[in-house]
Amino acid sequence: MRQALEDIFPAERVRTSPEDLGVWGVDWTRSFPVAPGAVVFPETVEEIVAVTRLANEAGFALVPSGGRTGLSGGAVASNGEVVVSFDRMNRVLDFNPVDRVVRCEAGVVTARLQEYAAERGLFYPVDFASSGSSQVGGNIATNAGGIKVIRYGLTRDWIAGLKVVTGAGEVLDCNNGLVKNATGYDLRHLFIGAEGTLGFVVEADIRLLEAPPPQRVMVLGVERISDMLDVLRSFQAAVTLSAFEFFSESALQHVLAHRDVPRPFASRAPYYALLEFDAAGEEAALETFEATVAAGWVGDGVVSRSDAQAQALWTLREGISESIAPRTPYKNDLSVRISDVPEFLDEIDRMVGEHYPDLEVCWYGHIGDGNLHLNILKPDDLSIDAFYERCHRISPALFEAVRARRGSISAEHGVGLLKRDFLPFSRSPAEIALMRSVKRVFDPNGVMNPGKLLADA
Ligand code: S2G
Ligand code: ZN
Repeated sequence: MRQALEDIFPAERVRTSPEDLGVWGVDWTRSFPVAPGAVVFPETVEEIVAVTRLANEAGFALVPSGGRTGLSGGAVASNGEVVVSFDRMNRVLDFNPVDRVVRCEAGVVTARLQEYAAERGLFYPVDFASSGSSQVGGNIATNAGGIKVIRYGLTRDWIAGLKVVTGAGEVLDCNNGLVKNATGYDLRHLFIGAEGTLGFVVEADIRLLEAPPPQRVMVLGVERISDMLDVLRSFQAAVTLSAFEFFSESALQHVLAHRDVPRPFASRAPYYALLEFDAAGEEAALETFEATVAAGWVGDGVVSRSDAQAQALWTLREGISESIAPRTPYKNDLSVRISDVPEFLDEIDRMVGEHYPDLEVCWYGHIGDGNLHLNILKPDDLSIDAFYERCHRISPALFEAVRARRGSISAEHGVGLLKRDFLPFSRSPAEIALMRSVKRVFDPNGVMNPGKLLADA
């Protein structure tokens, strides 16, 4: 394999040392073996085509690798695969101020794209805690969501064009950055969210928009989780929300222990809502705050008076993931329709209390999108395997509650390896059969990220 790869790549861009295999063969998940055969660092689309054709001829598998911030094992290589890293394909290729479209290689880091837009008075609105490491190719492969979806939608909504290399080694230019194009199936949308199982995303035409007006951030203490949607509706009616997030007191305590930020206010609450909205609505937001206190939904609250304070309040939410990481959390990333959230939350809270009375549970997420992150933290005296085995036992009951509400067992983190076997809780047998057919169309020899998203495919 190494010799064949060195016929395509210079020797220094083919890595096989244990250190390199250990770094590039895994993402943010820690529950799968890491055993790639090699890591390659292409710099051109032609090299991607060549290594894809080689994989088809020589019969080895390929794992696309971007920022490796995935949480479902989508970028893990456990069976001798060749990891194809986009670290060296990280150029911004073109920008047109009239189209407001920037053409990026897949390896551009998300935060770099955000800066590139800001330098031109524009704004790339998809944002999340890992944007400093994640790459746009991986964001596209998982249709990344994050904290601004309630106002700006998901990655899918900002991709005007996509250059891909299919699992058969064909290059497709999908949609070419056009606003309108009514010429049949929009193949771009098959690759967005496909988790690298149909081919490689190699370049993207990404839409930008005008910079938003000044924002304010508010954090509220909420007594009962089922009141959270009443709070959301009250503010949605009064201001233009850019974000509506929530987190539990236990999540807050981990951030306070891990980061140098103060509590939002002196009193404590079981849950907190974090809202971001256009500053023009500050008066209306304060009136709404009073109304939610009068209704008994909200206890205390704070509104940012400076960018620094707004950033400190956001840290309370964005710092959760890394603050709880040392506790090897068992993650669930669930979504139901927004109208189902209150009942769903109550049911899951009860179920978790029943099954996990002795374990620490951290709730947080994008409740404005119906998306909840339920994290069970591993106790120090339990091994990872024993802990995961215990958590896996409740997953069917948890996913049954999701299925009963026609929700998703993976709202934004993707299926990868972690949720693959639970896919039938959210997708019908007919859909799964059709997804397998689509996989065979684009990746006839099954070289692309085998075992991810679809079992035995
Ligand atoms: C979030 C980030 C990853 C995690 O904070 O919204 O999507 O830890 C998560 O769940
Ligand atoms: Zn999230």
